[in-house]
Amino acid sequence: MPYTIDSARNIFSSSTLTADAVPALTARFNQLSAEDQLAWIWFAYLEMGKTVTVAAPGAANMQFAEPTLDAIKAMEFQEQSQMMCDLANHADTEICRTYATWSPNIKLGFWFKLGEWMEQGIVAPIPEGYKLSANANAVLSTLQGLESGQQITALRNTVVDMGFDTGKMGNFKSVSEPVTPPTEMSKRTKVNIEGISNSTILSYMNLLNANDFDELIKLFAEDGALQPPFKKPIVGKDKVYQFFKEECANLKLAPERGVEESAEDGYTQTKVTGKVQTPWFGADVGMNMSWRFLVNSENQIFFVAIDLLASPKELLKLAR
Ligand code: 45D
Repeated sequence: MPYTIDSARNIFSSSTLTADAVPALTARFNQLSAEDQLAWIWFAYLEMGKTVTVAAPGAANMQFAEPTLDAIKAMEFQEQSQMMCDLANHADTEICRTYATWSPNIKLGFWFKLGEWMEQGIVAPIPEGYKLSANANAVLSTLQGLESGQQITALRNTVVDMGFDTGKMGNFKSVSEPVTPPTEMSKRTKVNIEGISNSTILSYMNLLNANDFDELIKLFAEDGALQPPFKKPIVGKDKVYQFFKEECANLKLAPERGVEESAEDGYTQTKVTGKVQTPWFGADVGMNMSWRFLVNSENQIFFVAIDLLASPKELLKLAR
């Protein structure tokens, strides 16, 4: 039987233990009140700041959030606090609608700025002596027990999920930073993956590392799909290409090892494990990841799932 996206999702699934602690934590976080959520993120962010440093977003990242940030700066503390609660509550307000149209990086840049302003007293801070509810405290100590790659993923989720529900917005135009240009040829790096010789897999890593999305997308089959961590697959070359351009700039993929096996209908299934860095935290945070590829008989990517692994131990699990 030929592969479908659904059947492809199962390759190597029984030997790949993903960091399910992250969605479990997000579900508990979502049960908290808006006030508790904001204070929780504040405490989580301060706590993490002791061990890792978040990089300031570039100007290109900030330009789209600027008008909203200016409007917020001009508000009274009371209004600012309300606006932040609205975001957490997914309320139907002008700012919540604008926020919903932004790419994850713009959302993160927006909060980065608000966090700075909260520290400087320009934006309403979390009230001094704010006591988290018992539930919120329990969720916070769960977060503290996770490895840093899982912590930043959880934090990113809270930010990305805020704002009005785009599903209720009808027609809207999504907003993302300008596409990052590809790295100059002479400055590109090449990965070396123990156990992997397939040119498509190696090119995938090298082209993504070089932000060369135009060449990268050529590796995919027309009906190919990519499944980001904890997400449903993004299906079709056009959609995957858009995702690369909007959300995948300046990642650093450091795959370490892998296995290749032939599968049905001339397909090849490959699992690779290694580390990934996000530009937000650079070398401070190395996420333990796996890539599960299904490549068709023409050596095109039919499916790739990217997973955040439960622990570093998982990096060595390459059997089926
Ligand atoms: O509410 O092969 C305050 C793909 C308090 C592509 C705050 C990939 C109030 C294909 C502190 C102000 C992309 C899938 C908030 C590979 C408040 C592929 C602020 C994987 C919100 C490998 C909080 C890529 C702030 C991966 C400022 C796995 C929080 C990328 C900031 C992972 C949090 C990237 C930040 C991750 C989190 C980035 C900056 C997990 C960034 C996380």
